Amino acid sequence: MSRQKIFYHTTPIYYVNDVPHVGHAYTTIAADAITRARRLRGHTAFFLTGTDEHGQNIERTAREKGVPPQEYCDGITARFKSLWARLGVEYDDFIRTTDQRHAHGVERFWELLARARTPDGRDAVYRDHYTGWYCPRCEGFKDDGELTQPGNLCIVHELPCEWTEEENYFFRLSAYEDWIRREIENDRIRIEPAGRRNEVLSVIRQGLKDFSVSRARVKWGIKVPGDPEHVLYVWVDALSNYITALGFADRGERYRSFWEGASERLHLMGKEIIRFHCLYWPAMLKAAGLPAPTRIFAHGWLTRGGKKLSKTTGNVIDADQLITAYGADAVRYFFLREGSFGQDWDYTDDAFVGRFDADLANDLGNLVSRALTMAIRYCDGRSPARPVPMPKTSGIEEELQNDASRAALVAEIYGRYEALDFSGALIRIWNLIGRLNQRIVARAPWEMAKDPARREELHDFLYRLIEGIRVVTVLFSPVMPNAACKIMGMLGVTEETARSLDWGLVDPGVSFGPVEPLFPRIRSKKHDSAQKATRNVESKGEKGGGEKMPDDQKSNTVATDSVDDRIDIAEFARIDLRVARIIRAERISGANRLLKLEVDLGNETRQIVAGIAEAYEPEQLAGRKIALVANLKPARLRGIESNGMLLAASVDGRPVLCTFDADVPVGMPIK
Ligand code: ME8
Repeated sequence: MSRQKIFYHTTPIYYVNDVPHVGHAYTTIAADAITRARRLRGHTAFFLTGTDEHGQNIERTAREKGVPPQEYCDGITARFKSLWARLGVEYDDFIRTTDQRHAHGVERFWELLARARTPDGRDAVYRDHYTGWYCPRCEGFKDDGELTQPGNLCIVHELPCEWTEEENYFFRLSAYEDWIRREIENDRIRIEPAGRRNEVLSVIRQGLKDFSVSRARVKWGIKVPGDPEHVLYVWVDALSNYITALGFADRGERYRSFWEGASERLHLMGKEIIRFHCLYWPAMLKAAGLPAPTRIFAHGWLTRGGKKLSKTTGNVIDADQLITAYGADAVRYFFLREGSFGQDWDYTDDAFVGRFDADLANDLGNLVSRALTMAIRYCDGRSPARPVPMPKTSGIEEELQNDASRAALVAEIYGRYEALDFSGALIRIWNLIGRLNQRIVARAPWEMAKDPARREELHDFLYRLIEGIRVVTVLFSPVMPNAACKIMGMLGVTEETARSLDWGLVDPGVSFGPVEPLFPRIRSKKHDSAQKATRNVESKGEKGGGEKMPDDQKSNTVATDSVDDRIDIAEFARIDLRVARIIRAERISGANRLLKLEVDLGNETRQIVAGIAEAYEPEQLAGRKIALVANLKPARLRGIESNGMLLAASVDGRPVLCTFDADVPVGMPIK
């Protein structure tokens, strides 16, 4: 166990100009998961979220609805809190910019800014006249480069900006340019992913301009101390939440531990607001003599139909509906598993259902129900005796029982969580789940059960299987806390054991069960076979390959421990496998993982869609020979027809093409 550290994790505080949607849930689930992961690792972590309730936008929306602004904010904030409760998000505090404690903290912060001197000895805050374009949705001033013409539209919201002229207070950001650049270059303020860091550095290279920190026309906000004609610019108000929530106003214990004393002060957010967080916020903190954030992670946007989810454009996915239909854990799993956290990715209902059935119902659900049903049946409903010697076989259960190899696996998975590579962590965990499933098929405990002389072997295997499931469950618990709790309940383990990654903690003799369904399949098996080709291509094939678990619809609730998965040669012969040559490959817009390939089969040319874009550049592929399933029914992926499926292995989720070790003619059957 590494030395205990203190972490502070925040989401943006969300505008209350409309109800929450899945985009907000995305950041919040991620913050919840990293907080849980760090606590499992033995660290102390504080997780803050909240709502941004001031500003022109909110004032206008409340007016349009005919309610006083505070009443309007109360209603929407309650919706955010209820969504977080439904999603199993456990924040440590929820800050609202209309809280008294926030106003007090902001006033203290302003007092520090108002008397601050820049590194070159000038006032950090000064009064000046402002003229320029202002986007009321961003609540931000826009340079020419941030406008689209005609119409001076904001590039984020695609809505007209307003020409603004007023006397304002300004913050002398320009004087902090060198300091910010150095902090970012030296990773004292770590901006991730790397592309965003470069983007911010390039903005700095173009020169930082001072910005206005007060608004004379806006009424719904915190008044500038000593000048009630002005309210504080909403971003100064909003950014301060990260310290006011900790009790900055009187520099309380929480503020000292989790801001000043934290090993990491991590702000999570979508990529559109990094400038505020990477430039304005650190510079203001520096001026006030306070520590800056140490890490800023800007994740990508969720899109649907290639367009950003957004309240303004009405392109939203209702998180409540998804939870009602599939449960909170499935929603959490899908959003953290499906896309790469730093990148944009497109949501489809089909992908959601496909992943639910494949990963949750089949892989995880079947593993748990099979293992427990067998343990109940073959060990009289109780955990078998703890086997002391290492197993002679070399399977995943040996890797998990062995302290050194388990520690390496755990460190790797935690490393991915810490890097906010949620899909990477989950791919690795599902690889373990796939291997546990394969071991059930390979060791065939139902055969052992027929022979009384193999009783000990059977009990040893089942004990290790159950322990393996427990360890894997601890590992995914930051993402799916409810499912983890349910599984631990079925295993009858103590709360402490449910959080531990040590081996051999399931107590012999403890009663198991009853076995409850975890993730009942959404689609029928019939529908699934029709879709299988589609899924195989889309899902990157990261499930570890090898034998598949029986695919019985009821297998999530009923044990299928005597099913023989093997096929006969006649069944195999129905698959028309052939050597094909890739003629050309190209990316598919809006589908990060897919490539469209044109392949030569000797007597015909085919178009196929393959889920290999994350591992292969299109230019690398022309001329390569591949193995192709040639008699697969056509499927449409992202609207593009696919006439066949290439074969690939999967190494930690990265597809690796099957190739030939000698030259083979195109079109030749593979047997
Ligand atoms: O910007 N994809 O609030 P906001 C991914 N109040 N994430 C998304 C998303 C999408 N399509 N849509 C929203 C504000 N988000 C300010 C923040 S912080 C001091 C003030 C998430 O309600 C993402 O985290 O517009 C994004 O940064 C945030 O919601 C914007 O929320």
